Amino acid sequence: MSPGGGDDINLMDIPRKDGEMNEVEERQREVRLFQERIRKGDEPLNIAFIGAAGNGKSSLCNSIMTAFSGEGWREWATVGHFGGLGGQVTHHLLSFLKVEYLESDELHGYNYPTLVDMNGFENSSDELTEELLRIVFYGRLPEEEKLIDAVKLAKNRGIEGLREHYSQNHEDLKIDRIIFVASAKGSLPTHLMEAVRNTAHKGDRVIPVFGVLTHRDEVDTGDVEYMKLETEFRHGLGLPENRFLLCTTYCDAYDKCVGKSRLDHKHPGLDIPILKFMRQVCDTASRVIKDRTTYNEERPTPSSTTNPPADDRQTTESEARRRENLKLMKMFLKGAVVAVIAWIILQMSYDGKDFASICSQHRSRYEFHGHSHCKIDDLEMLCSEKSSLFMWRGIVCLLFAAVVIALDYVFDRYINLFEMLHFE
Ligand SMILES: Nc1nc2c(ncn2[C@@H]2O[C@H](COP(=O)(O)OP(=O)(O)OP(=O)(O)O)[C@@H](O)[C@H]2O)c(=O)[nH]1
Ligand SMILES: [Mg+2]
Repeated sequence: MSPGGGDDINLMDIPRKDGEMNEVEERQREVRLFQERIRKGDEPLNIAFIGAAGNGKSSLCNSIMTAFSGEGWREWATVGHFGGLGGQVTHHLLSFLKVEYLESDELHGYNYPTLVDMNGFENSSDELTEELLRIVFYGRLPEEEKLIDAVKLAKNRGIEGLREHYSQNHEDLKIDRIIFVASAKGSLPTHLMEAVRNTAHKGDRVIPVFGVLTHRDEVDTGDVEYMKLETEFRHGLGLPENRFLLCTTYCDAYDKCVGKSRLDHKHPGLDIPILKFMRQVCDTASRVIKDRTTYNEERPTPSSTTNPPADDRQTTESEARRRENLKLMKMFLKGAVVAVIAWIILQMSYDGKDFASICSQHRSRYEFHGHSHCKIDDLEMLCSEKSSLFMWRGIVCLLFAAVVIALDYVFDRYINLFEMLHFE
């Protein structure tokens, strides 16, 4: 058996004209063409699969790895629809290196890509979604970290806080290609598409975007509704023919349709279009522009579609400043209230007792000198003792207020650290 080919046939001897090859032979020819394209020895490409929940990202990843390995289907990426951010079971990023999905040692010598299956993006094109995408595309989200942690961090510390946090991470899996996955059946996540296009194209580093529509088995390609959806998908992501694929993935529905389970049978008919498409995706002729730009260096630049105009941006910035000032004011007010309460408590609990003790001290001193009443200078002494007591109480209350404000600030600033450490 030839590596990745599935059967022992001399691939280059196979006639190339359509119709003259059966599916197994055609698949083998595609495998060989793919291997010629990816070459040996280079760095493997990191390909991110982005799309709305349940649109077939994991199924597509598994189908690609099945087509590459030639050993039959396996569930490397867990398939199943877990819903959006709110109800999803996991939002982890999962990466699959060639050593994990290729069994033959001979294939390891080729530059097969690393696939990055990403869950958890909602159909939104707001600033937060774009920043989360940038974090993923710059390889700053560690595999063990949930996307929801980044969302929480942004809620507590704002987008700048999010950038600051992730700019400290290492660049683990910087993305070289993006494959946007949507279902040919149903509606398109147009906002997420817009966010991906903006994030991939704006700023210095430009990443090539590809698009796949899954569920081919469930649509009629001649149907007007489908044609409309395909046009919208390709237009939305700016996809020419070579960067677009409509396919069926390895799934239960296809097994039922052909009457053969993927657990026992290979489906070369599914592999062929996937291999052809992946040859385009992994073509090193299409490169990332300004690839060496890092997450810290890049700052999003305005795009024509989603970025607000200059006036709006100023409004957003002044709104953020206003909120920050309000937060600080609240902290100081809280500190002031605490100081007043502390003062009242000190007055109530010690004042009478202190006066009684001072007076009794003075009375014994007056009696010793044979006086029955306090002299003026004694009263002054009494007053000065009272005022020093007054001053110390004031200092104690102010210190108390300062500690409350400082604690408030520290918790506000570092609460996410606790969340990250799962002290929720
Ligand atoms: N009929 C058909 N069903 C498919 C196809 N691709 C995926 N599915 C089904 O769609 C459902 C969701 O697929 P997943 O691959 O888990 O989708 P996902 O995008 O990874 O979902 P999340 O991880 O929740 O974001 C599964 O039940 C798949 O069997 C396809 O081409 N045709
Ligand atoms: Mg998935």
